[in-house]
Amino acid sequence: MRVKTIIEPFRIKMVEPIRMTTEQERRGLLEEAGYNLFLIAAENVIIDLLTDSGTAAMSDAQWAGMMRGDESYAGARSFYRFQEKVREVTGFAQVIPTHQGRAAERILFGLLGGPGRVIPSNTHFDTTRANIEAQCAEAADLVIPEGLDPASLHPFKGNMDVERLEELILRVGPANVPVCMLTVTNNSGGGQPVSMENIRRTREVVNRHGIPLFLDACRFAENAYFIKRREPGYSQHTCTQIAREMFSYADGCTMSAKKDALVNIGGFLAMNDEELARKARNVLIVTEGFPTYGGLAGRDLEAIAQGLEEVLHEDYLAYRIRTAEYMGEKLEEAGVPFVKPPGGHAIYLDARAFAPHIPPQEFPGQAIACALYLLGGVRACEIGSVMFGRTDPQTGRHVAPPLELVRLAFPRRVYTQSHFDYVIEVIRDVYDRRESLRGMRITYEPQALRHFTARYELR
Ligand code: P61
Repeated sequence: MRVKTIIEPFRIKMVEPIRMTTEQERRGLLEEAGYNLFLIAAENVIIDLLTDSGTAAMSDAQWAGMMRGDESYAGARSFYRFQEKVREVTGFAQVIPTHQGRAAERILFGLLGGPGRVIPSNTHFDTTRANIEAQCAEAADLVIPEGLDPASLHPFKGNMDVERLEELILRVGPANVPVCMLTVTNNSGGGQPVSMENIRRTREVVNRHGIPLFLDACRFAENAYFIKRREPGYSQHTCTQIAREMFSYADGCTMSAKKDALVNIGGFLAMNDEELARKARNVLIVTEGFPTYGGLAGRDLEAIAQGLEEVLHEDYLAYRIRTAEYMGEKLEEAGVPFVKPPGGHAIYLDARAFAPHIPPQEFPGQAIACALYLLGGVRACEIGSVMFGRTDPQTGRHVAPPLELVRLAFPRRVYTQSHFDYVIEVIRDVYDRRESLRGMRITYEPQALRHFTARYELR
């Protein structure tokens, strides 16, 4: 093709107005919200990059599917369509719908977790970790060292460190490792992909010890596109073929359909093990719903089935990955530190390098996220000491996670290039004033997942 510009591969036929706010208004709103961006009403946000989860714009075909939804309690037509599509994409025989990803996690780890158990992953996302720990099991993060270096240009920074994985299995004993997870793409590590070779090698390690492998498959299509672009031997494959091969090395997956199924709610747990699936369905019936709807409406299942089809279209994926790449190029030109290369669904600012004068225990990422909101009405999410830091009970000192990041996540098919140009300008503006950023102190925090409801004050 002669024209090089990658465009949004869709036209817009329904719009949602954005309400503009002033800096002065936002200053008051921030104070009222205790500097927690989760506590700001969405209508007071100009560009909302808090998450790419459940924020996609659905297509005309998905909306048409919503009208076709069969709302029968048991055995709805929409369930069979959903099941068939999930089987086609993943190859897993047992398909269990859930209301979102964490419900699939809770069911899986409820069956496989327990005291003394260790569940490794490249990096567990916070809900995954929380669900493992809720079962008194241990969550172990074993990403390759490059995955923890924001400046490393390794093409697959989400890869599992397979040597450390094997060491861990031998140390704790294979009987204590009920499942190995692999998050594709690796959200907490910067949205970085995992290579096919690494999935295969992870498979080989767990195979040697009789341990099943499950993918945390939220962003499987974006991962597949990175493999196509970056891994030798895959450039001529379709993303559908690549995704199918990725799943072929796993025994099952948890999925938040709110990401790469292009819907606003939904998820699933899928696997080949019939016995485990039977147990999972029994839990599902108690806590989510009958196995053919799992807490979703028939119309939601239709929309997921259609979304799983659309997300693998190559024009869509080219545009999708280009968005992060474009933003990365502009930030690079401005010298703004961020995790390189850009991930699939987001840009992650490197808060340690951005605001080195703010120590981790004063939450540099939160300070930057608040400044992005104050100056431009852009909502981002801290992924650092607020989300993953903890206080050592013995010393009372802050234990910081390896990375202090601010994630600007891109809702799928929602914002246009000029919206991204606006965001780039806001980030540059905050960067120019970085020396004036102040650290923060937490004034209230709950027991778990504190970033959702914590309150802060400026130091
Ligand atoms: C996100 F601040 N992610 O990235 P559910 N695995 C992975 C995820 O990225 C993920 C889930 C499982 C979100 C939403 C979110 O503290 C937070 O459908 C790799 O949200 O249950 C979700 O899927 C869970 C944001 C979740 C957060 C928890 O923005």
